[in-house]
Amino acid sequence: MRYLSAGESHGPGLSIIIDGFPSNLPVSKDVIDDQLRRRQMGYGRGFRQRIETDTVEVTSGIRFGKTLGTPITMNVANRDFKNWTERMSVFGDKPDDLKEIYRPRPGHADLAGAIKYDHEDIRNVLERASARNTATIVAAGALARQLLGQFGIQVTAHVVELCDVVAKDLPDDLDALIEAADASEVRCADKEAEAQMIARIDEAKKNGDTVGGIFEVIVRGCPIGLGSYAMPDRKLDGRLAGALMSVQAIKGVEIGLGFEAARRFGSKVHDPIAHNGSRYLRSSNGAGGLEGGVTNGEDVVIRVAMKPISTLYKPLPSVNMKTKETELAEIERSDYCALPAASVVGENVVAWVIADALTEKLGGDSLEQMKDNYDQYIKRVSRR
Ligand code: EPS
Repeated sequence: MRYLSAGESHGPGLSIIIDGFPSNLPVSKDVIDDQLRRRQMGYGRGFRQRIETDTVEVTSGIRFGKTLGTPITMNVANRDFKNWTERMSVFGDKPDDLKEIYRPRPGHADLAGAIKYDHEDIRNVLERASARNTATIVAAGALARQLLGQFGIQVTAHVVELCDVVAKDLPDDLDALIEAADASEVRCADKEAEAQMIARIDEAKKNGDTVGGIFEVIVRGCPIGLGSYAMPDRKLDGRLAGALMSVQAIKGVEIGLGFEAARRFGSKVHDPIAHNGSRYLRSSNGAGGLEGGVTNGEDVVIRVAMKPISTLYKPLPSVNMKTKETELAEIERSDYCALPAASVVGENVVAWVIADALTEKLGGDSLEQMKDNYDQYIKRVSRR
């Protein structure tokens, strides 16, 4: 499966074209819109989210609520475009009084993008570099999770750290954990930590600052054998890390114990193998469900680090690219913290990568063929 996405943050809208999705999968627009709604939520978002109510318009690849096996096109309109029609006009002349941006924000794509693409007005960079594009990625993930649902695979995420606040008191049961995270404005299942996290966001807002953090994505129900050790680019851990690192503001990805594994002896890292008469199982999951780039039947567990958003209302020093004078960086309207939203993006990105690996494993022409192949494969697995 693959996709191409397009769209500027304040342009007319965003689009994504998906290729390689199987036919005959029942899909619901409500499920996609619900994921888009979840992505817009979270404590610390800025004014823009009050303007937008994202919903998807599908213009190809689905008929009578089922996929056709042909490219699926999804569009998400930018409601804010009505306030930007002149400044973001597709054709026509630049308005004489257009306010251009020359002072790149440290941490943003502004400086490198302006130099790479020979833009004077940094808006030409930031419009596409914007995390607004994650709306289309979430729409793709929302389709993917409907495919995964057919095979009993569930993808969830929750916030585990925000700035220096660490969630400690988390329910052991995954359903309880997710229910608590879903009920939290910062998507954190630890009530005490949640309150401190909200206080950190308020502190950032008061100081013209921003905060990031870490979220954890958990995939439940993955069969053993997705991905492959045979070629570097087929390793599922690398594909997951690459997809997650491609999300705006993501700076780190750990699978299972991640960096902690490097600090321990092997005997305290690897997960002993047992068999309960019907399946192989592990007494621990330090590997995070992936060994050799292949799923091992345990939950896939990924932790993802997001840096604080780079637009600061109290800006850092920068350089005016026109005059080369030292000036403060540009202030663009932005969020103070988008970590809860990023965790929803992460969920959907992971759903996409797992669905891609599943279609590879089972053959992705139609849902019926995938199901037959799945049943046969699971039978084979149970005989091993
Ligand atoms: C973003 C800046 C803000 C965010 C935006 C990402 O937008 P604006 O400048 O219009 O206020 O709200 O995220 C979204 C619009 C979104 O839907 O996630 C940025 O500069 O990356």
